[in-house]
Parts: sequence; C-alpha cells; structure tokens
Amino acid sequence: MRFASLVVSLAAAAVASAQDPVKVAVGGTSASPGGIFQFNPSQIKAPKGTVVTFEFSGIPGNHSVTQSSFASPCQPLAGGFDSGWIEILANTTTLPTWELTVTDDSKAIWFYCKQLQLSPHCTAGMVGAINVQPGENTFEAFQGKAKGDSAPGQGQNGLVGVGASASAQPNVGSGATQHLGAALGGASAGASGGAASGTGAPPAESSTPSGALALGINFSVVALFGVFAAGAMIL
Ligand SMILES: *[C@@H]1O[C@H](CO)[C@@H](O)[C@H](O)[C@H]1NC(C)=O
Ligand SMILES: *[C@@H]1O[C@H](CO)[C@@H](O)[C@H](O)[C@H]1NC(C)=O
Ligand SMILES: *[C@@H]1O[C@H](CO)[C@@H](O)[C@H](O)[C@H]1NC(C)=O
Ligand SMILES: [Cu+2]
Repeated sequence: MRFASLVVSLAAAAVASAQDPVKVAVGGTSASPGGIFQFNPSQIKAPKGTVVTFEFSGIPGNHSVTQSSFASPCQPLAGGFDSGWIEILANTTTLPTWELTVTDDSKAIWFYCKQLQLSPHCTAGMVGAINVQPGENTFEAFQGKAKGDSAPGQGQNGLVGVGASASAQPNVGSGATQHLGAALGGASAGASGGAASGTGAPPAESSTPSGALALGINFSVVALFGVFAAGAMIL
C-alpha cells in the first residue's frame, strides 16, 4: 500500500514539473504594482519542455518579448527568439498570447521589451529571465545593466531562440496587431520561418500554438487522472 501511494505521488510530481504551464504578463497598467514597464513575474523557473505563455496586456499596450544576453540586456541576441511588437488597442477584446517552449534549462534565458515609445521600456527595467542559475548572474544585476542602456536594439529575430523556441507567431486574436522590425542578418532570418520580412505586415496567422497547448494540458490532466485512478484501484 505504501509503495502504491509512493508511485502515485512520484508520478504526479513528474507530470507537474514537466508540464505545468507558466504564464507571464507582458506589460502592465500605470495603476498595477510595478507599473507599465514590466514582465510579471519577471523571473520564472521552467524545466525543459515547459510551455511558457506570454500574455500581452496593458490596454493600450505595445510590447515585445525579445531574447538578449546577460552581457547586453537591451540588444537582440544573435539567433534569439523575438515576438515582434504586439500592439493592443482600446478595442482589443482578447489578450494576445505567445507560447515559448523551453528546450534547454541548464542556462539562463534573458529577454527584454524592445519598444521605444513613449520612452525605452528596457531602460525602464522591462526585462525578464527564465532559469537564472543558482550562484551565477542574478536577475537584479541584469536589470541594473538594462537601466544603463539608452538605446535598446530594434532588429527583428525569429521564432527559434537559444534555450527556448516558439513554433508559431503570437496569436493576436481580435483587434491586436503584430509589427515586425527589419530582420537581423545571418542565421536568425531562416529561423524566423519567413516572418521577419521587415515589411511590418503581420504574417499569416495560425491557431496551432493554442491548440497544441490545450492538447498538452489535456494530456497532462488525463495522465494525472490516470495515475490517481490507478493508485486508487491498487489501494
Ligand atoms: C507599436 O510599436 C510599433 C514598433 O515600434 C510601431 O510601428 C507602431 O506604430 C506602434 N503602435 C502604436 C499604436 O503606437
Ligand atoms: C480598433 O480601433 C482602431 C482605431 O483605434 C480601428 O482602426 C480598428 O478598426 C478597430 N478594430 C476593431 C476590431 O474594431
Ligand atoms: C482540452 O482540449 C479541447 C480541444 O482540444 C479544448 O477545447 C479544451 O479547452 C481543453 N481543455 C483543457 C483543460 O485544456
Ligand atoms: Cu514594453
């Protein structure tokens, strides 16, 4: 009996750590704690395989999730991921989302918002981190460096990043718009799947990411129930 319940808890823990979806709000309102220029939470732990859902908020809002590096917090990382700017207007009814899957949890993943309007967001501290490693560079040091950078980089990267990648462009829903900057040269252009055309035109939208996410959640929920059911039968 004790063995059976141990198996149940171990299995449940494994499902939870690998599959728990994590949500990060991109931007806030002037009334929210922390204000407009923030990712909330700004630091997350996300084991390999975790889908991190960025939810663009702050109506109106116009932010990006752009991978950078600890060394240059407000500059796009070569080969990094980039959502482009997601503009939310007063009549936007559904908050846009973007799903990023962690592919390597052994290194910190740093990112920033590259918006310059009405003042540079990165310089105001709008930066975030996934999987900051114990005993290594801290989020506080990263954010401190960001506040010293007066000219956040605007170049456009693609969907595939270093340590985390998206399989589709942000789901802009109804009333929001994606803007893309001029593509950064080199390998990153290919990784963008042709989206970083630099024309500013939103790429063809696809609803696969949310479908895939829902499937992932359903799968883990089903798996969890299955484990509990099996445990209950043994007991
Ligand atoms: C949102 O940001 C993009 C990129 O800076 C810009 O092209 C667009 O005009 C902005 N939208 C608004 C409403 O300011
Ligand atoms: C939202 O408002 C903008 C102007 O602020 C307008 O151009 C656009 O068509 C509106 N979109 C919808 C879906 O009503
Ligand atoms: C389960 O999947 C269906 C269809 O794929 C979706 O509509 C539903 O929201 C999902 N449920 C959960 C809890 O994700
Ligand atoms: Cu921003």
